[in-house]
Amino acid sequence: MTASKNTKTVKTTCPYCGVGCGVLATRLPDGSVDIKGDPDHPANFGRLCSKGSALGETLSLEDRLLHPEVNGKQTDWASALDLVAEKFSSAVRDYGPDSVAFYVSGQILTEDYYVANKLMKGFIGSANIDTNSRLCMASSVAGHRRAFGSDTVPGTYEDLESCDLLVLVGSNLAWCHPVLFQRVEAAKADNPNMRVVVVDPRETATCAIADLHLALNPDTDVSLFNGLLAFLAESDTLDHAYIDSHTKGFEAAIQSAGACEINRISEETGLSPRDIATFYTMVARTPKTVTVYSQGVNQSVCGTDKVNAIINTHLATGRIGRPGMGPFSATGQPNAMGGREVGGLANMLAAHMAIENPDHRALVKSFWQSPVIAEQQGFKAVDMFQAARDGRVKAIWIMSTNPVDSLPDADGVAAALEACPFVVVSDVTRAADTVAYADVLLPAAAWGEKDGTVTNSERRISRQKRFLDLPGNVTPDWWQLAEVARRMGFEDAFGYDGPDAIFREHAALSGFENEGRRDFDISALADISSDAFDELEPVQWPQRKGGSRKDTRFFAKGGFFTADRKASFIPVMQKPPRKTGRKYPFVLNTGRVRDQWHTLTRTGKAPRLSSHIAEPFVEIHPDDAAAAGLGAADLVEVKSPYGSVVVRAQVTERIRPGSVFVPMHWTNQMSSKGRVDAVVAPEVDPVSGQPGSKFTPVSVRKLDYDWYGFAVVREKPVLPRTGYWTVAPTRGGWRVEMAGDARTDLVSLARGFFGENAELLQFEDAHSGLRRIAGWCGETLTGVLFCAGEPVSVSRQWACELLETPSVPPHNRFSVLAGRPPADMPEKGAIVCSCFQVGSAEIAAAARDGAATVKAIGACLKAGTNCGSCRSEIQTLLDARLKETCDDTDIAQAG
Ligand SMILES: Nc1nc2c(c(=O)[nH]1)N[C@H]1C(S)=C(S)[C@@H](COP(=O)(O)OP(=O)(O)OC[C@H]3O[C@@H](n4cnc5c(=O)[nH]c(N)nc54)[C@H](O)[C@@H]3O)O[C@H]1N2
Ligand SMILES: Nc1nc2c(c(=O)[nH]1)N[C@H]1C(S)=C(S)[C@@H](COP(=O)(O)OP(=O)(O)OC[C@H]3O[C@@H](n4cnc5c(=O)[nH]c(N)nc54)[C@H](O)[C@@H]3O)O[C@H]1N2
Ligand code: SF4
Ligand SMILES: [Mo]
Repeated sequence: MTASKNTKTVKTTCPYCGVGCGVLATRLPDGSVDIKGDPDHPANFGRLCSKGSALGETLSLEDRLLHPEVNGKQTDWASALDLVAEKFSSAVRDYGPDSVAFYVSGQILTEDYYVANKLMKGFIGSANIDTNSRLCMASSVAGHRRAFGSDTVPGTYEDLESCDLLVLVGSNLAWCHPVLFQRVEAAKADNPNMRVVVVDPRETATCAIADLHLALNPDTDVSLFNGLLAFLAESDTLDHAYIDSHTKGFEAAIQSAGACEINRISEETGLSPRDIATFYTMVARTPKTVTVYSQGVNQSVCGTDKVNAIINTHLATGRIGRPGMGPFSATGQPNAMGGREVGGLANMLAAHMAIENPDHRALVKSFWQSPVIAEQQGFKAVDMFQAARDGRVKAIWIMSTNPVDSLPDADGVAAALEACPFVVVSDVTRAADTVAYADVLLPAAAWGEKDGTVTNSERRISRQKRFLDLPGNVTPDWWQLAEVARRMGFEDAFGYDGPDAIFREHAALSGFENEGRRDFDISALADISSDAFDELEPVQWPQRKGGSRKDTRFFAKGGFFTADRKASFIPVMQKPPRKTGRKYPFVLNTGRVRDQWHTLTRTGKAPRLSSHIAEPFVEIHPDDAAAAGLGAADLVEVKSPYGSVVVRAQVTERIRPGSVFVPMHWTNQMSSKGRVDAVVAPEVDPVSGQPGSKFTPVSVRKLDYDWYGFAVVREKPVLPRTGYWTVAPTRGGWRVEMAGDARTDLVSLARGFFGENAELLQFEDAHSGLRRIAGWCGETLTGVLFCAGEPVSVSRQWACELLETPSVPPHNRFSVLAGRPPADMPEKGAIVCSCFQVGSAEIAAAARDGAATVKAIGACLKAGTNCGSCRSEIQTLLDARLKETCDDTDIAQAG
């Protein structure tokens, strides 16, 4: 592989969420990379959210894995690959094909994924390849296949803009699909008739544009949508012609839904009868309805039923596949869809074919000319790690995912990797908790270094392109897989010379003996030349050879991918209310925050992204907090039978009583005990095998420490082994939250942070009990530590900015110990706009001075005028009139 010397602007795709925004990346002469939204990309038309616009800050080589390692020792590629091939081959020989497994990711490219799936299912002969999409999209896949006979997303992003009613179920679109959210926001501003309903037990940033928020009891969506189906039938809003010509099973579904008894539904869902009736009437009256669903639906032990309850309502009204109508599953990862296309799940084959279908198996086997083909489903993610734990899996290869942090019962996953005789991890960083368990570490090319394609939520295939040289010895994931395949004796089938060759094969397979029988068909691209592949513009499938390319929607006129081409209504029933017991009385809900991506290995490098929320937290209702004796910013243990976390209390009415919410992002790299998946129960949906990551019974308990601290430090600090800590990057250094017991010697702690030779200055405020220690090397401030007997109240933002001050003359040193900005410098509060570093207190002050709209705030503070990701929060601040109540210091960064 030759290194790219390309310094011109390259059109590529954002590596984060499933919106799939086009990015223009330009390498600047100083080595930095300028990132802009691609105005021509049909997903974003030039927009980027906070994470996308900060991509340039995540490209440093700090913590990067640059060379292969075996048992912790650097080695060359040939030795590492020989060993992997030898161990996988010998396990297959001695224990059979099902003794090995791949666990891959919706963040590898389609070409990587295709090779992994081909090797496991067609050459090793097992279906033991699963992916983190099991934790993400499996219920949507299962629901689509039950209803449509194929895993098809019928609609497009334009439908979300052109509908009159958008129902968002278990989706925090404002934070998780921000650019799509912005498109919806703009459409709503243009169409005064458009209504938005949010169905989510929590009040999220997405609620800023909601006309109705249905804060239902957790896992009662089936009741709500079954009630809706019954209402549609009773109010005669059905499309009888569509039902008769294109569907089957309507009667059974209606029967299973029962009558539309608003009071019963109200009891089950906890929603007021009035809100339920309003919602049902809105849907009945609005033909152009789109229902978007995401993890509040999928990540549930009844996730597949939730998906079908939603789809049933669209089939019954014929509102599917027509402009502005349809069910729409928003995908999480950049290539969740590509992974489904290649069949990367343990219960799929390739090109949307079914492993249980003998014709499909024969077809794929003959296309691959493979010696074998997997005959039955392999291990789904949770079972795969269980099998590794109990010795059935002897060798596992983990690629581009961090299961020790992201799978439920995460400590059990760590134990499984301890127990498994041979663990290979391909990653881009060594700062990932899973890396510690690898026997062989393979350094992978990261975003900007690799080439291939991804498919976004609306079935649009876009190019990810290389614009950086490959550092050290890194190689792309497809190459690692193909090299191992060749060493396992499958030379002929894996002799690819680049991702374009793999893409051509993938495209050809999609059209092979297809003739309209399968939804996924991109055979029009099967002969694409290398140059054309390089220049490939974003393209939505289907792209059948010789077929029409205009309307890419599915199912307006039926044509489902079942044997009789009819869709199936699936009768579903609300399960009895899920109980929490006396020992674990709260429901733990988990999910995402605006500016972080999963386990922080990439967004965790960008100071501006950590300025929004720098610490793991638990949202808890004020009544529950009071009952537990918890105050704002206290440290809290959240515990289940599986494990516990220690996080900061965020007391808020945005969460329902009885529920708590903890973000999924924090790991052992960035916190002492923030890995929430250690707490999450490994219970799965019986149909899809997807874990119910949004519902685990837990207890909540205040933890008392002798001292609490906050520090800003220039050099990356080595954290104490005991007590509580969280660390995050900030411009010019690091910020640390801490708490510990009386035995801690704070001066030595400070010395450790600020450098052995630092000159220390101390001050203790007898009145507040706040102790401050600052360190200098010459005129350079190397850090400040603030400590108190209770959670420390200092202005975090001001303290972080101290590190950006070039030098502090000796006579000014005491100002550093003040804990808050001088009187002539306004307090910022917690950062809301990460692009321009505008804080909540500044927004509150501007609101007090008369800026009453998001636009007015933008005009005076610039907040919200770059990526726009914070506009919903600004709206929320304005709505809540936080100007009266806003604290002048941001005690807990969770705020
Ligand atoms: N900032 C950011 N964006 C991301 C990601 C990220 O890590 N960070 N990850 C990407 C990925 S992979 C994914 S999968 C998507 C996820 O995108 P989303 O699904 O929108 O995000 P989550 O926060 O996981 O969960 C959504 C909501 O489900 C709600 N919920 C919980 N229980 C229930 C319930 O019983 N019923 C209903 N109706 N709702 C419920 C939660 O309160 C939460 O607000 O985000 C993608 N985008
Ligand atoms: N409690 C709870 N748990 C959850 C969820 C939740 O809502 N709640 N959500 C679930 C969902 S939807 C998802 S998608 C998962 C995500 O969970 P993970 O996939 O485990 O999270 P990431 O941090 O994205 O892990 C990606 C890893 O791949 C590495 N990497 C990045 N690029 C490349 C590359 O090109 N090649 C290789 N080989 N490695 C690369 C990164 O450094 C990182 O270590 O988490 C799931 N877990
Ligand atoms: S919305 Fe943000 S994270 Fe998602 S693809 Fe676009 S820029 Fe990337
Ligand atoms: Mo996801």
